[in-house]
Amino acid sequence: MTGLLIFAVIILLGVAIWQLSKIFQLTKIGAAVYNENSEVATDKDNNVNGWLMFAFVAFIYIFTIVGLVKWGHFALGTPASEHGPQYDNLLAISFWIIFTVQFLTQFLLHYFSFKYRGKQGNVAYYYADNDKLEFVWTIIPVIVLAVLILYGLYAWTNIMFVADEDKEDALYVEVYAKQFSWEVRYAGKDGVLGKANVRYIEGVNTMGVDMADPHAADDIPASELHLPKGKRVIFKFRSQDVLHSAYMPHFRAQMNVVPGMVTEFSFIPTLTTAEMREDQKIMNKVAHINDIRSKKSEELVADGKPALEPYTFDYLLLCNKICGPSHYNMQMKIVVDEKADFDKWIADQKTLGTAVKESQEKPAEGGEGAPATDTAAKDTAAAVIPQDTTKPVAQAAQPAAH
Ligand SMILES: [Cu+2]
Repeated sequence: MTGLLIFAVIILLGVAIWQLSKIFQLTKIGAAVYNENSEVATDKDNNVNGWLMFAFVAFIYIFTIVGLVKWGHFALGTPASEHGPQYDNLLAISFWIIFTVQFLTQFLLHYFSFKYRGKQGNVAYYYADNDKLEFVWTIIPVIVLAVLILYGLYAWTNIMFVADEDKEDALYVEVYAKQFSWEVRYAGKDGVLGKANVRYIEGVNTMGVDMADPHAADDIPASELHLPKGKRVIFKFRSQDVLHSAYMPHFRAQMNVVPGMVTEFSFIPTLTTAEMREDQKIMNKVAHINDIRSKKSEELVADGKPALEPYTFDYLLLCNKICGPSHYNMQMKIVVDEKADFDKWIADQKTLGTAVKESQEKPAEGGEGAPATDTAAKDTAAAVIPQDTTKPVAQAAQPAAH
């Protein structure tokens, strides 16, 4: 990197010296003498540059269109939450305005550069100002931006506001972030999450739940985020260490996860994982990914390595704040089920109270649930934590990854 910078500086210095020498030569010419070798632009130069303006605007247009066709499939596709379509609508309106304005203004900018290109003998026309024109080109963006911002604020309040009666029968889920994995905790039978603090982290209680709190024992920790379709889910986000961001792209949801405070987001899932797998856009994406994987597999097999498994679609919770070396892989699977399947799944999960009690009855069996050891704390490799949340080793003694 430093080598590249030094190289760039040398090149730029060279260019600067070359330009300076040209200016120096120009000053020596004195009165302008127009001939082929002169450094002063001729009509031919001006024509060439005028037409190049058109070439440039054509390049911008073609690049935009090719980009949309070639990379358009990377857009997120069908939203899987109730507020998703409203969010997509706001984005689509903003993009249409940007594209239209960009299309027109770029054309005008380059067209006028061409139209008023230099011509020998032409003198620039002196034009002081035009109040009416300035008023018009100020008021139009003001109105457009005001409408966009007001619509954005309206959408934001709509998405973020949860009515009291909706809060009552909502599902409360805590999402706990730490370098570099997620854990989730359901509020359990009483519908209230037990209090938590990083100081209570011990053994299987990896999220630091205060077991003295009467709401704590029925809480249900999980290493996969299951959500019931059609039910409002209220997420409470906490971080153990640094700033993270919980990003659930298919649900158009993102919230910063800040150490020392609880942040919130809420949405209603509208498509189960099975339904989303049948979605045409998702099927195209999966087919595209599997194309790449099968090509890669051929190379791997040729090298005598095992082939890659075909990819199947799953919703994901991702970290969207660069939080350290393994940030890129900080993710958790989200499963959206029909209500009945969700109820069945959650009934099978162990409550935190039971898990803590069991771990106290048979402590440190085979290392599971054992407190962090000195070796693990000192091992820098602990910064790369596997997705296995049953091992609390790396969390309690986390080396700072900055
Ligand atoms: Cu993170």
